[in-house]
Amino acid sequence: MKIAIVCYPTFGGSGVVATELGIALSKRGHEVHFITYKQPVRLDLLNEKIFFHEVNVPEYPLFHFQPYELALSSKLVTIIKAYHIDVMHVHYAIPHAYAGYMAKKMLKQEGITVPMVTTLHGTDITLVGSHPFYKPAVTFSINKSDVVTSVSQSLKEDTNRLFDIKRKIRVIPNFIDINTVKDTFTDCQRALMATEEERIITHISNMREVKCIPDVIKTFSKIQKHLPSKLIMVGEGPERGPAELLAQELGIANKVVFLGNSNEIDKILCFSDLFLLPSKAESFGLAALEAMAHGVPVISSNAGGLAEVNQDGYSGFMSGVGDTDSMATNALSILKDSNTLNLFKKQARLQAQQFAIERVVPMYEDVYLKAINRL
Ligand code: GMT
Repeated sequence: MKIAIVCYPTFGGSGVVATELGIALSKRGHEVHFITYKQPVRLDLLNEKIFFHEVNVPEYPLFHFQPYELALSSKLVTIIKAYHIDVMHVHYAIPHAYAGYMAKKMLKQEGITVPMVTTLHGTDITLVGSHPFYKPAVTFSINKSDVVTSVSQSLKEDTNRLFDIKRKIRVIPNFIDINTVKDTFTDCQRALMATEEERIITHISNMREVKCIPDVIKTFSKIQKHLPSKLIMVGEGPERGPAELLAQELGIANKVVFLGNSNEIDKILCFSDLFLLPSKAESFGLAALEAMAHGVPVISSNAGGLAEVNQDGYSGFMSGVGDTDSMATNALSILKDSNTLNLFKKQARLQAQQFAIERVVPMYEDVYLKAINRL
């Protein structure tokens, strides 16, 4: 098939899922065209099966806001016609599903029909999309999609609760390529980060309010009182500065390392002993899955789809949002001795296998075929 993928190219779950999906589809023989405003961060191999088409929005002084969705829908029309695209897959409803629908309508005028698959990722529904400013347009474009998928059952339920959805939503979970994870274990430089007796605890996110960054610092503060340990904070966002201040106030700044954004998540996870994800909302928690695939147990909140990813008492533990006492106690119960830690590491890896790329990508292929045949 020839598939056009529309996504956000930046660090962040939906863009990562879209990019990894496109790469996997190309390896299975499909031709994949990424259409977005910048080359996606994880897309480093353009080849005869993977194309990148940049959406340009020239600055014009009249516009207070540059009309990105207009430029995107025009680009979609051009690329779909030029490359005879079979199916368009838009990740993140805002504004991609809206732009995709406009492209479909324009193409229809020229006698070209192409189905649109929309994948809902989380904040497009729970945080941004349900805001009255966007809700009518988001509802409309979801209902106008030929197929709608969501990355968890929890997100499906949220979508049906928050919007008047006429379409059946199919759950296709996020995935991980376990085979590429294994390869990176040869490049593990633990000694650069901590002494041998210290445990390494990691958090990775875009450090926005929804990630409850203060709870990461508070949980770690409680853990390190009982166990020599270091906290590695990966990512950038508005909550980073306040978190650095909080670490200073709690007297633990020398044990907390802020690394900023990284393209080398594998190298960091391979020496991590525990992953913290205390978010107040999480449609899936891709970062938790990536940690588990590296054999890193997860201490998370029980928000949203996390319960579908992190198996309580097996791949880690879950606590109520904000319950940092419980998170610290659970963390210590895993980290207290090497036998327990190794058992949880093994179980985390096994749990990640439920989301192996080989199991999930065919679900998208099935969806594409059904969408194409239905038109
Ligand atoms: O919150 C993030 O980390 C970024 C956000 C996004 O929109 O890219 O992630 C959402 O999509 C990811 C991929 O499907 C999910 O794993 C995240 O749980 C989800 N974030 C939220 O629901 C807050």
